[in-house]
Amino acid sequence: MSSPEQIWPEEFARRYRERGYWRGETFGQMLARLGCEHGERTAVVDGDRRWTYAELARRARQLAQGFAGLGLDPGTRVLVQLPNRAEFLSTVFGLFHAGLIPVYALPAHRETEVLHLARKSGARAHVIADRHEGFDYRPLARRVLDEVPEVSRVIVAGDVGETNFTPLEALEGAEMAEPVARDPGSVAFLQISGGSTGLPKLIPRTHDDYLYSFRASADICGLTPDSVYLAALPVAHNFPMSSPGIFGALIAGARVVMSPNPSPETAFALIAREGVTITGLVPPLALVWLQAAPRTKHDLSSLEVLLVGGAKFMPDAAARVRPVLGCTLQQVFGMAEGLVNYTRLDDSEEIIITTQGRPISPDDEVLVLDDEGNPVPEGEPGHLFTRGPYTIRGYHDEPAANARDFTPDGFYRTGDIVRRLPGGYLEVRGRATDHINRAGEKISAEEVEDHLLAHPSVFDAAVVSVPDRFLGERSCAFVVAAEGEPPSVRDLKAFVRARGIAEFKVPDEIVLVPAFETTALGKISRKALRAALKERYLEQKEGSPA
Ligand code: OOB
Repeated sequence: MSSPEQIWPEEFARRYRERGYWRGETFGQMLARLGCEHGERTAVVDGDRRWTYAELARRARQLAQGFAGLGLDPGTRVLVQLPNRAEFLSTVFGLFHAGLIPVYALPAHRETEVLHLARKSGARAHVIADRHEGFDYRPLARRVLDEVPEVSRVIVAGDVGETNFTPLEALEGAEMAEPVARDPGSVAFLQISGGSTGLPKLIPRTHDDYLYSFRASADICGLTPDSVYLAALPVAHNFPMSSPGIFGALIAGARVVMSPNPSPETAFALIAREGVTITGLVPPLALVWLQAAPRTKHDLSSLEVLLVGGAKFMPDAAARVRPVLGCTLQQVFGMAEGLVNYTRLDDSEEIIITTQGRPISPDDEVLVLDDEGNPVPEGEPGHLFTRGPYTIRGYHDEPAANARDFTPDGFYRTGDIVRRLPGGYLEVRGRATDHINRAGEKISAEEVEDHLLAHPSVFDAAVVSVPDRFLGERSCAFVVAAEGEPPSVRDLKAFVRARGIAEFKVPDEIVLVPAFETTALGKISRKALRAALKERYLEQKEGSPA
């Protein structure tokens, strides 16, 4: 199993250091420093629990010693599958302190995804919560332990139940005084990509590059030690983790408030209680908040900034943020692979409402190219390519994807279609690749097709995105049945769900069709097939009475 690495050509690395983006600080050193600088300030609030920076740093030192005591040596990967709880922070900083490499799984992930992440990353341990939002993670962890020989430990935040798993609490004993020395250019953690092909790919981010991205984000989002950041979206996602997210809040000395879910009922009470000043949402949730806010009994007046990103926020909805919530909208268009764009807090209302912002860094290189790879004029839509001081040069252990998704000179092919406007602002127009952006969750069409094809009564399947008034996009699977009794839609959904995948990947709609189109020459490409099916679907919807 090769260790993950991320390497920029030396001339780029030198420039990024010279310009002060890469400062040679690791996550372990960062928390130790913050523990000193902000010792008695509150770092994180979770329900009734409040940990100061000094306490978070102490817990990290203890957990680090505990992890080392389990035989997890520096450089070892550890799956972290935790919801928005204070333990997310103590765990990942404990891992960083011990020189270990977290692999972030989403709480929504089920066996299929977690098994894949475990195998692909070479993880040796799995940290879970006992239960969250009605789901028991212990049987899932048992399955991973049984199936992946390298995984030898399950560590549980909460009740271990009838298992020989290790309680996280039990690791909080003696302290490891100093963080294990790591090269700041080495990989700090692995995060999943929302990519368009097959199973999720792993994104290796370094200490140097990631610290830059959230330090600069904290600045762009106006964070100070008096700010209070509400973590409403699941923090394993890049957006609530680093844009500016929980890490941006901490590096600014601000307070992180963990919300167990993003519903207005839960979040509004926390905003009022903690005086939250800033939070981030995907567009469908922003719509829910806009609807709920006028009727709430909670005082939301502390809220200064609402970040919205992960999927396109339509201008008419964007225009309602200030009048309804009384705060500044900050659009954010980012990707776990790197590049993040923000509208600036002092931008005109026009820019804030109609664009998805401009890059963080003066050294973010952005190309907008036509299908032949030639630059398009400003204002014209084209394919977005990017490279820069916090954009990866390749995925972990994916030679084929790397050859496809990165140009020979190191630009990442984002798959997004954008327009570049004066001042370098970007407007996202669409996407060239076949994934579904369902309320900010990215679903690979191919991955879901593969699950459908595993059903004995399915001859062929094609999954496409269709517009959805609430979700932005939803998934629709077209299925050609094999000979014999055709499967029912309900069976197919149950079958896909039973394959152990995140619920958001189960097709929202399934349409049985007699056959797929072929050309005179034989089968058409998957891409063309999906496009044709989607077009036909949309035509039929238009033709049918509302
Ligand atoms: C964020 O990261 P990912 O990795 O889950 O997804 C990246 C993709 C982008 O390539 C784009 O297709 C889409 O999500 N996207 C947007 C968008 N923000 C992301 N599409 C339209 N408008 C936007 N504002 O989603 C992510 C990472 C960091 C910050 C924010 C979002």
